[in-house]
Amino acid sequence: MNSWDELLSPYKQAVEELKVKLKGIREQYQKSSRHTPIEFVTGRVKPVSSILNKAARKKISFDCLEQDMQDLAGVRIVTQFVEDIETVVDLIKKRTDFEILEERDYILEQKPSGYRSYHLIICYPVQTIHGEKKIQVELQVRTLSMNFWATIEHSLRYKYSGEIPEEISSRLMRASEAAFKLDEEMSIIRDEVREAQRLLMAKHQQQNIQ
Ligand code: 0O2
Repeated sequence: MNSWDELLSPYKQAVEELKVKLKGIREQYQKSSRHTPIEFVTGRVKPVSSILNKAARKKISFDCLEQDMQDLAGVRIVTQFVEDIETVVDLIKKRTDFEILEERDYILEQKPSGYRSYHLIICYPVQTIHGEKKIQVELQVRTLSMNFWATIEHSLRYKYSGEIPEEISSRLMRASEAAFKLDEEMSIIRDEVREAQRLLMAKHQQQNIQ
């Protein structure tokens, strides 16, 4: 195992464990035929090339990496509606298997790029063969619409090595506003969507019984 594998191994374990735990919440909601605030969960350990880029950009030395780079492990929770974000954050805050270190509400206050998401930095205990190791994990909670925008913007940022041309930046700002409006519209028709989901769930259950 090289030193990167060794360093990142507990982060990999944390991502896998948290994915299982958060998907478990989703399943519990589904089994109880209630609207699930979690649409899907993804997670990743930051690739070494991205770690090196970010470390150079933020002037973080190798020794301070684990302390200063809070998103070596990242888990993303995607919701259907903006209201679900609060439900998810409340569920996360009630948990006793990790501690919350920081919260960043980029929904109330979006980033200058137009980025919206709710971030929580948690301190997660991983059981290793050398004992318990507490590591930081970044949880990003966002709607499908916020995720759509962030995914496209992220790939453009990558394509242009962080220097997105002015014209594309303003288009992205407009797209971010459209994504915000889409979230608003979806919230308004949320009750209808919920009712449709309830009927669909009941139909599936009936089909399973037959
Ligand atoms: P990757 O490739 O997703 O790992 P900073 O990097 O300075 O902006 P900081 O202090 O590390 O931010 O923490 P922050 O802003 O809470 O969270 C950083 C992560 O949030 C980013 O990781 C992205 O995943 C996401 N993010 C933050 N701002 C934006 C944005 O404007 N657009 C998109 N698409 N995502 C954003 P990385 O390391 O940048 O990238």
